[in-house]
Amino acid sequence: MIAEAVAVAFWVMLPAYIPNNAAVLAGGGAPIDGGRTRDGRRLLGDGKTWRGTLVGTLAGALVALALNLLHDPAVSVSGFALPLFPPAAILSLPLGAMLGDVTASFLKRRTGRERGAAFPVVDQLDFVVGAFVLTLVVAPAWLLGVLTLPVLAVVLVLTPLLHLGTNAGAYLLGLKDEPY
Ligand code: CTP
Ligand code: MG
Ligand code: K
Repeated sequence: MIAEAVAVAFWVMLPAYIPNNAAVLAGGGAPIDGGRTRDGRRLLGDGKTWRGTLVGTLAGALVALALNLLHDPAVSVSGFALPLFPPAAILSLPLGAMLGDVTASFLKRRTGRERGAAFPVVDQLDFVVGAFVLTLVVAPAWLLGVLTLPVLAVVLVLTPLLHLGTNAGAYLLGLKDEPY
């Protein structure tokens, strides 16, 4: 039961997990906010770039496409079929993840946090909330069908752990400026 929920959670969320990491690798170039400020603080900051957002979204969509190719309806984890991603979700999971991260940066700047400052809980779940909200808009039946309560519970527990783990790894590899 738990193993199946973990398998489904990881499968469904992978297209939303990849974008942040791809953005770290691809980041740089023009910031989305064009340097604009509000009340003396940047709208988003230099950590949210067009290139990072675009490459992150594309990387997540490619992962969803790859999972669809790997998908085999005959293969299931103890009767738990791993879902196919409909076209709308192929885009909404990674794009929603990136928009969630951008929204969090907006909130960070409004609350006086500089670029790179930690915002516990928000940092670990912004992309999950963004991916869910956008997917609820464009593919509600699909999302509500795959996100059973056990799967949702696993996502909420697993995501912060995975996020902290990959970011600590990226920091140790010198790819990221902060370990969170
Ligand atoms: N990045 C990007 N575009 C995005 C998201 C991330 O270019 N939409 C890149 C940036 O180089 C960024 C790095 O990935 O510095 C790490 O992402 P993140 O931790 O989200 O950004 P921070 O620099 O910590 O900025 P913020 O405080 O606004 O989250
Ligand atoms: Mg950061
Ligand atoms: K972030």
